[in-house]
Amino acid sequence: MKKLDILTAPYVQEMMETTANLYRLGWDERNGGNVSYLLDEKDVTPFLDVNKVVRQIPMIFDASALKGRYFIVTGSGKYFKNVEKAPAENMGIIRICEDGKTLDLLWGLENDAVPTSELPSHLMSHIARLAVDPKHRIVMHNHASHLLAMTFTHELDEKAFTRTLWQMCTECLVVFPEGISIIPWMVPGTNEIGEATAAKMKETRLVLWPQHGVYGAGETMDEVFGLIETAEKAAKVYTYVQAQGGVKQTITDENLWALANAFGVTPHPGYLGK
Ligand code: 2HA
Ligand code: ZN
Repeated sequence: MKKLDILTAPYVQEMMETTANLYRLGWDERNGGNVSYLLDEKDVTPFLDVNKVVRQIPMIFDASALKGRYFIVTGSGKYFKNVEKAPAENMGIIRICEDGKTLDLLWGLENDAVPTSELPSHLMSHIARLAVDPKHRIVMHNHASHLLAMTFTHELDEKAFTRTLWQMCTECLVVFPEGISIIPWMVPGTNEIGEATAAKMKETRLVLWPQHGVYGAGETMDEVFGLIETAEKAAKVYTYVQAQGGVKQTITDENLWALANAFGVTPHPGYLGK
């Protein structure tokens, strides 16, 4: 059967739109940021012959837990600014091989490009999220400006940081009731930072990388984008509040409990007072 044009695939379109939006928001300067999106084989077969491997790419960690799974991923060193105009050069569709340490490239990453340098963090996070949410699909990393700035000025305690974000916009508690996790500063692209991020991903869909950026995970592109956008908005409000001379009144814990009850969400245990 004749294959459909891969550029018309909904997930390819979503990746193009999302990377363009992230660039325009100023969160992905130069080659900053990366996105990976778990696909079902049935999402891929209308567009690609999955037996036709363009090339094989080695990987620095063992992702056998994901063997046979398909992902669309942004490329290493690629600029989000350019994805929309040259999708096949800036992202690709890969499948994890049986050995867990090799990737089959099925489309894209033209001119010998390779997947994002953060692939270990992404794949380990996918494994962690799938264990707690079978509908999980997407991992997104970017350099959201105000969240990044806050990692210089706010104490890096998960409870304190989460509470500050919850207090900055009424929506925050509803959007991320489990809070935001924080890892220590670490060298990006390593298995170690991947392991630290994935360990946090078991509990929260948002993980902050101090002096670097943020990771988000979720079931759809809109959900993950919206999740990071909401936390980033809270960080922006925090920045304005500090610039305006600091907090005079805030959303109280009593208010936050009322919100949690009204929207049927469970705040991270121990983060709110009585
Ligand atoms: O891919 O953002 O963390 C560029 C980065 C690395
Ligand atoms: Zn980064």
